[in-house]
Amino acid sequence: ARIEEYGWTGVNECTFIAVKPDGVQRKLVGEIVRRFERRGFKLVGLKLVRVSEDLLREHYWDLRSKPFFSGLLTYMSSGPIVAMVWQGLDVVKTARKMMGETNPADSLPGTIRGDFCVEVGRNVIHGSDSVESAQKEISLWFGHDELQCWGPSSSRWVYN
Ligand code: IDP
Ligand code: MG
Repeated sequence: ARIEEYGWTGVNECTFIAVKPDGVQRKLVGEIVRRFERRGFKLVGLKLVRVSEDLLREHYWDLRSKPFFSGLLTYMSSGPIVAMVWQGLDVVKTARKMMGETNPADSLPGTIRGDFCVEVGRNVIHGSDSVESAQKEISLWFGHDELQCWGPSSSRWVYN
C-alpha cells in the first residue's frame, strides 16, 4: 500500500526527520536512526541527498526574514543530508522531544541536540514541528514511490 492510503493519524502519523550536513559529517546517522528505531518508530523512507537552495528556501520559507536565513541555506546545502520519514503514534511531538530544543545550549542531556552539539547554527538534526508541517515537508522531500508501507512483525509489541 502507498503511504497516503494509510492516513496520517494515530499509529499512522508521520514526521520528516533530516540528519543535517554536520550530523552526516560527524557520523551521527547510525546513532540517530538507532534512537528512533529503539523508541519503537517505523522507518518508511530514507535517502542520502544533496539538495538545492531552492528546495531549502521552500523548506524554511517561514524563516525567510530571519537574519540567519542565508547562512542556514548555505549550511544545509554544504553537504549530503539523510532525509527520513518515521511513522508512529505521536511521532511528530515525540521526535521533537527526542531532538531537544532548537538551541543545543537549552537542550537537556539525553536529547540528540543535548548530547551531540553545542551551537544553534550546527544543530545536527531537523524534525517537523507539527503534523501539518510534516505533511508539507514529506511531500517536498519525497516522492510517493520513495515511501514504503510495511507491517513489522514487532508492531503488536509496541501497540496494544
Ligand atoms: P527547529 O529546527 O528546532 O525547528 P527553527 O526555529 O525552525 O528550529 O529553525 C530552523 C533552523 O534554523 C534551526 O534548526 C537552526 O539550524 C537554524 N537557526 C534557528 N535559529 C538560529 C539562529 O539564531 N542562528 C543561526 N541559526 C539558527
Ligand atoms: Mg522548525
